[in-house]
Amino acid sequence: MKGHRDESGMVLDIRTLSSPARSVGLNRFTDESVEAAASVSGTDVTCENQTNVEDSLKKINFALQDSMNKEREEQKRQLDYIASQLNFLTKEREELKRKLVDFAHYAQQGWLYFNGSFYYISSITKTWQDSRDDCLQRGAVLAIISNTEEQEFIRLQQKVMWIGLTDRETEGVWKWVDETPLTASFWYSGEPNNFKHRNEDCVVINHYYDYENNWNDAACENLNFWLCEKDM
Ligand code: 2F8
Ligand code: CA
Repeated sequence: MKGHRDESGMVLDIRTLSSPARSVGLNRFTDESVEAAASVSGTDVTCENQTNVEDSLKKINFALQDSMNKEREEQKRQLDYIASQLNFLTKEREELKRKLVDFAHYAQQGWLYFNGSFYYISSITKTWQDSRDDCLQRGAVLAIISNTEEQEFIRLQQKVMWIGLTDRETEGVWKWVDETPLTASFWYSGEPNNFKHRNEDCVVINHYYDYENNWNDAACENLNFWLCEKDM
């Protein structure tokens, strides 16, 4: 058997090293270590050979340590990545659960869902300000119409309703209740008109349901149904 007799007198056979040792250490040091180890046998161990074998084993040991450290670092990196993924997914699950609860709540109360928002149509009439306050109490706002699709959805409800648009602050400057200025507008032909020089500062969805453009400015003190909107 080719091997190295150490201080205790035991024979170390380099071929019996574990597979990581062989794959990592010996792959890198094959020439030196195996030759050195192979050149010594049983009792004819010279000092020089012994030193060679010890050097080679030290190198193998160093290479093994180095490889294990790298492997440990890689495992830690993967573990950190999995932990961050887990954290992200846990938060996402919580968010989805919360949304589901909200959905169930609003749907049960008769709110309509469209494109990321819930809508509440009142069954009684109020002034524009009282309607606005009612929406706030419901955790919502008087509806803010942002695009043609939303206008279409609201028009299809076929009800004259207050929406969250007014020029109460400055005549002719239309603003949504969230302070955003009016960009896409859907005035019925001839509106807004302060009809007969009346102060018409608040906006209703008019009864011209067949027309895509059916907004009308009306006196804020009029009583109308109203439409609340809650962004989800
Ligand atoms: O003809 C348009 C005109 O129609 C009504 O007045 C007769 C509206 N009034 C109310 O909705 C209270 C006006 O705002 C509208 O311009
Ligand atoms: Ca009008």
